[in-house]
Amino acid sequence: MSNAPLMKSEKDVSGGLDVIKVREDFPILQRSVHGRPLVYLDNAASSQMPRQVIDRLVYYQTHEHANVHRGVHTLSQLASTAFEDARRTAQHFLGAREEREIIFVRGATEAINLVMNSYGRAFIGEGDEIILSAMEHHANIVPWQMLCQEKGARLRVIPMDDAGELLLDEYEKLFNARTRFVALSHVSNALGTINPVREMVATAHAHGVPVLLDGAQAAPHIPVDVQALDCDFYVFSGHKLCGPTGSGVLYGKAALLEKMPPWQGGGDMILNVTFGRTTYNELPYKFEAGTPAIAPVIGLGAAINYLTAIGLERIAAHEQALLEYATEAVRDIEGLCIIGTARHKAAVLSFTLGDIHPHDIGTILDQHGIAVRAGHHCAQPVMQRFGVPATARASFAFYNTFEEVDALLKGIHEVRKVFA
Ligand code: C6P
Repeated sequence: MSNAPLMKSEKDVSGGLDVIKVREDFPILQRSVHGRPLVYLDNAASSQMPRQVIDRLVYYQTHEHANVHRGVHTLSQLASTAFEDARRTAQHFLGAREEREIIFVRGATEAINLVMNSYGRAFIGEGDEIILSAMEHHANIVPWQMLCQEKGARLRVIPMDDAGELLLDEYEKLFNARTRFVALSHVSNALGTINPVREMVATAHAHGVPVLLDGAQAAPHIPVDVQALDCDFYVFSGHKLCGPTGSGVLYGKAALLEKMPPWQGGGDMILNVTFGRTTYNELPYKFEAGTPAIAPVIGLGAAINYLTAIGLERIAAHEQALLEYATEAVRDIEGLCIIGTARHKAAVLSFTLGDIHPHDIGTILDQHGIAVRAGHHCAQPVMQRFGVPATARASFAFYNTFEEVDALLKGIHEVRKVFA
């Protein structure tokens, strides 16, 4: 791709997406930071919320709020209907076969902890093995490590190459008679790698082993179809998908969820309680103890509707165009090293710049109104694999423009000047 400046209209209408119009939906994108227009490139950490989602939350709080599944009164019924509508929305978004396969949780982390505590504690024991990849987020490492400590099981790790691609031959070799579970990120938050998860699920299933896919960085950016992937569990967080914090989804195949014990106990997950014995509710309520995050879930439903109306294919195409443009442009910057150069990548650009600490990069960029994340991105093993303490990470969303990529480049040159 050429670095020659393009006309704004050409640059900002890529993949059939009118980005300038889309941006009007996001009030926060109109603000400035340190007197500069905000350039928000920290979407992998949390994305911004369009007015359609904000309005839905305000409407809910203004007209519909009550507890769900508990009241015969009008407000409780309105809240329950809105909550269950969000479940159907999430079901269609993921291509799940049944509504009851969608469990609402606080986010990807809670979803993985649920599977570990329920499936893991029931079906993984001493001497058993769990396969993870070398590029997992801590949320998909630590719960499994806790389980291993408790049960005397052990983790096996799929290595990756210098581009940040998993070594599939090595993956195959990790399976043996003790393998009980595979937990993998669909897209790496620190590298951007899109893993070949459909094939990897098939490999695990050939060995009779179930697979959890961590879709925190995939669901907001590429179309996901859990039936086509044939994964056993799929998790994502609402706040990375233009929805509220405190919302998230655990998808699980009904047959597996049915045989799993509940995790947390309390309201909604019971059918009948005596001091002698409790019988549990049916799916999905068996896994939704206590008053759920009603407003966040309803907001998540609105966010999914918003993204689906734009179209995940168009979102992916625009973000790919931004990534290619940025990747090509930073190649000329002396001392800049991209961490994560897989052939299939989502729009994450992790980099180091000579010996300038990524926190300094992030702080100086912020002075120019540019928000990136600097640090280990809760993926310390990835940093160890690449021999860096941290990276600076620009992560793009469909509402980002090519002008914003240009601003990032200019900002990086400013960082270099400070340390020249
Ligand atoms: N990654 C990032 O800046 P929660 O915190 O539960 O919403 O999501 C956890 C999580 C799980 N898996 C992956 C692949 C993730 O990227 C994240 C969150 C953020 O990269 C915050 S650390």
